[in-house]
Amino acid sequence: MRSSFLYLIAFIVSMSNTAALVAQTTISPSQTPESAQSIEKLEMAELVRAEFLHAWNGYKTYAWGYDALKPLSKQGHNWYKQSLLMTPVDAFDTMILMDLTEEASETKELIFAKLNFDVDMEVQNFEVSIRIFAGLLSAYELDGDKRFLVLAEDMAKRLMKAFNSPTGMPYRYVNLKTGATSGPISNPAEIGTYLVEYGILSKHTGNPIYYQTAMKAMTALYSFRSSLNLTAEGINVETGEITNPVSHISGCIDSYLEYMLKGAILFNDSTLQSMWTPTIEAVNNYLADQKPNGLWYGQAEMYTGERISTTYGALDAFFAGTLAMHGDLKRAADLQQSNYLMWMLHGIEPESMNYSTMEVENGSYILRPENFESAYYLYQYTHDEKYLEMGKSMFENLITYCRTDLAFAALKDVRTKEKRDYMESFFFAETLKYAYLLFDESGKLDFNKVIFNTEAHPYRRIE
Ligand code: DMJ
Repeated sequence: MRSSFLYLIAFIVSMSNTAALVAQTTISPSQTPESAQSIEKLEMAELVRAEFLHAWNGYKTYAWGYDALKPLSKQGHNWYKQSLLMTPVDAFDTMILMDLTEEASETKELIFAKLNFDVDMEVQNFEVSIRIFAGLLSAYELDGDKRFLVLAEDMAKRLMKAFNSPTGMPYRYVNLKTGATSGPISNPAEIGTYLVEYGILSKHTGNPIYYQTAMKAMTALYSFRSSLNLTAEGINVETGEITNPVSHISGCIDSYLEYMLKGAILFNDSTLQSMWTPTIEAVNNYLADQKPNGLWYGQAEMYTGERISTTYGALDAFFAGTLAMHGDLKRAADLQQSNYLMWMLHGIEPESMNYSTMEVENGSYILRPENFESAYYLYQYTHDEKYLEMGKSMFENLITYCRTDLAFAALKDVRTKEKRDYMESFFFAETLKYAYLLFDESGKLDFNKVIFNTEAHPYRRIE
């Protein structure tokens, strides 16, 4: 933590410039030569942008001001008693990157007119943090308007109350007005997915308390790993008691692993690096599973390393990108091949399946981004055109099976393709952003100069 604190001070000084990220980051033309492929990339980027507009216009027409659009019943929907503008805040930076100037300016107006956190309601710390708090922070970096930072810090101060547990690990729920907390039985993702955002807030405000709070939670959680360096799926934040000893890379653990690596890189933090090295080793030793049909990551008991099940799904697909970022391009490429196999099994990936039998376990698809995310990472690291082809096929499938007359809809089951009245804000924040960036050649965002939060909100790396 001490090395990170010194680093923070250095970057607080160096990063006082809030000029737009777009102005600072460029890709030199020599890296992206004009070719037949480039022309197709341009067409694909245009297509993704057009589909973003299609879905956004649906939200605008039927759900303006609500958290989300219900695309089949054509009405707005709020998560809690008052809207937190989930979709507009989550979508804003994608509009900036897509050069949707008018849409971005209307959205900005809505945010400053309506967003208010002084409401007596309990929210889920993790979800609100990665979407709202994180979205406001990237909006600040991209747009430069200080009011975004003011809102982000207001939200962070309220969410920080969740970390008032005996261990420093956050409760799952917190009341935005009273600071009352609930939900001591939590999981690594909901405990350890704060460092990137809290560190960025410390950088912009000059106040190290945010980074320190998230770091305390992360190190406390790490201390409750098994002797094999595996992480439990369930843990009590008041006592550290393990409530579910299954370990995996999937939902409930995924973004904790992601933030350990991203935090180490973004803040040049040696403590995080010393946590990441044994963690990734254990993940590859006990969770990776090489099968005749490819590389997968399954479930193991955290104390013995014994294989418990061979389930893999849409959420797990993020890990190919993480492996690439870690520098393990071999495993990353193998895993992305499996991700694509999973997608193509029924033309859209299922929430989960058994990779030993290739039987679907949970057939739903809620417009998740991870497969696009990893294709984008792999393409950035390798420039191998097969990732463009993967992205193109997946995006075309998305249009075929999930598009509606006014937006996009989740699927109840990828085997029947029956639609569900649901469109998550991360469809705008992540799925469409990663699909767009995979093909984008405008140079607006330089992959090497940013780190994305787990909801695809980009932050400038510290130079
Ligand atoms: C997003 O909210 C984030 O990517 C989170 O880390 C995992 N799940 C969804 C997208 O699938």
